[in-house]
Amino acid sequence: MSETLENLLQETRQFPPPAELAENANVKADAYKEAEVDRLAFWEKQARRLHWFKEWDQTLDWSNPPFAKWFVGGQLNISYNCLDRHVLAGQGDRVAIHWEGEPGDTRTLTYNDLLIETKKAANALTSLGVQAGDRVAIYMPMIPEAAVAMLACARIGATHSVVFGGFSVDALKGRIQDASAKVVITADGGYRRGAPSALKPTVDESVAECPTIEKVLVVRRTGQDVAWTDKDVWWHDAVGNASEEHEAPAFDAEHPLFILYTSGTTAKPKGILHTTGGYLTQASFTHHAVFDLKPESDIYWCTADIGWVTGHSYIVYGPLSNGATQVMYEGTPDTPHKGRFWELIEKYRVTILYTAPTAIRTFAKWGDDIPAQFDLSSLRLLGSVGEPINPEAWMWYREHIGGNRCPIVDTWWQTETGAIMISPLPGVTNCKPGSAMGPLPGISATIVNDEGQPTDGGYLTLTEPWPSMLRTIWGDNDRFIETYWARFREQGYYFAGDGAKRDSDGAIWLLGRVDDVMLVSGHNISTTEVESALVAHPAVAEAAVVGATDATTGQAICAFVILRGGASVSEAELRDHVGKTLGPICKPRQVQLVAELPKTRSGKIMRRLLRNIAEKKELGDTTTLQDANVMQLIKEGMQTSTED
Ligand code: 6R9
Repeated sequence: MSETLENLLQETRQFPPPAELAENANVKADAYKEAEVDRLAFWEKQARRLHWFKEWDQTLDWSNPPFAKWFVGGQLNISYNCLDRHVLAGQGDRVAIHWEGEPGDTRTLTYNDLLIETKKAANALTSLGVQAGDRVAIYMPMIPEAAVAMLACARIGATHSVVFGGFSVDALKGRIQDASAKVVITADGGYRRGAPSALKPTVDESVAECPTIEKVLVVRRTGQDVAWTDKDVWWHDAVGNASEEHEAPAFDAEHPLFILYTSGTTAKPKGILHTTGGYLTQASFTHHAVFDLKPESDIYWCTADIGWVTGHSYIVYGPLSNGATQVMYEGTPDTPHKGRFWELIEKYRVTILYTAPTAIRTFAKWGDDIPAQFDLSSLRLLGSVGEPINPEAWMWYREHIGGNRCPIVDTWWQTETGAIMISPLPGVTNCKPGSAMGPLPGISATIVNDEGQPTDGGYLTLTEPWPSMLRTIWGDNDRFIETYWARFREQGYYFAGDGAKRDSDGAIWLLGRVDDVMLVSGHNISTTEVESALVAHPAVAEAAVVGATDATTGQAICAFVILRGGASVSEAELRDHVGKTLGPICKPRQVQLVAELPKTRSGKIMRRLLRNIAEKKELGDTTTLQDANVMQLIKEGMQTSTED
């Protein structure tokens, strides 16, 4: 980006918090002031929401940046904080997880149940030879044992590395090898799109080339046939027969908790390392503050997979540390029908829903009539994460899911940040559709230009260390420095890789990855704003925009558009619509109607692939793009070329 990002999209709608929510909010406006006066004292106060076996001597050691130590000298156990603590406080009978399998089978686990299962799993892992500091890979479907496996690792100080259950042999193998994991925890399979989907064969093939693996612990979920080696152990044998007694040992605040791999687009995956005390402090506080969770009455549901950081922080560690009752769902949103999510919300009387823009846009595409068939009146708060949420998708979410009464928290954060960084507080903030609004109390973010100077449109940076920050890239301190801290070395800022703008009220708007920013006739134009303009057209459900090399303008805007069910519109009309909304410079050179967009496994649009397509086709035949088979090929190519 040579200059700053253009400030294009004007959004004037605003939604204040519902009065009752504001009055009873867990965190109110004074928190901002409090954190501003003394940031470290603010985080100490949040750390005290947890149970420490030994209090820290120093809140933050930042003497060797960018290597932070938080709550130095403090000792705690994460599993104790998520489980024992609630049971000891008399909440053992509270439901922790309402689990729903894709075929419709269900399980209910109280905090007592979850604690017992975790203690048994901790004992089983110990007898399999796992010790504090060892790495354990977890490759599982969305079943309660996945959470138990994570909590059991945390309980004995083993560092878990969860690998998304949809990943291939190469991805799993690479991650096991990079972390030198000793044990893999997996299942025979899980249910996806109405059928059992095997996991064990992928593990077998991977483990054959991973000499560090000593044991493979296998949950029986689907009952499908599995090959068996002498490393394999059934969960129901090892955990089933283990003792229910297990005392949680104290670990140092900086003890490694987990590694989670994130690959960006092309490069070798980075093993993002998170540690114990600071991570749990911020995951727990942000869950309490941003979702306003009332553990006695709320039913919380985060639809992420535990293979992503959202599942780590907002299914396992945040909610459980706060004693939440939550829904956990194994399958896909359209199995056996497209109203499955809404059916579950009605069934469990879900009050807080946390999902992704890609899902919201898909629901909008499927049609308003589907959620309208269900009783969603239990909902009181909605959240969004993973991508910029276009204002129209935000409005659709508000109206069709939230019944125009629920605040929406658009939460910006990353695997690297560990927990939410920029988000409204639902009882305080006047939300604008499409804006993550501002940094949470205790968080410092600034938008800067190439020189690292504050600006209204440019790079998003984090200017002060935060408790749940990544500590390094596993085994590669140099890459950690290079990737996140070299760009604004002089200022000492963390560079997030995202573009953002600040509006005249100071609200922050995320504009996508800076690698995706388009340079058109000397103007820096964000993909997000053009996509949002397209999605604002009534016929459009989803849009992805890329800049393709162009002889006259440097780059030209190419748009790939999915229409809403039953809608039809001409390419010219969409081009004009963007031109009218954002100005003629933003008028796409071409608009292609497509059936699907290439996305990562976590649902983020992969613009890089579309850019390749747009560039190759720019001089010739563009009709092939309308061919669904081409998109199918893109999708297949995507699955072999990238795993994230
Ligand atoms: C939590 C998660 C991180 C990247 C991040 C940004 C994008 C996430 C967003 C958002 C705009 C939001 N992102 N939340 N962009 N608004 N509310 O998604 O982590 O998978 O590591 O991705 O996702 O580009 O840099 P991760």
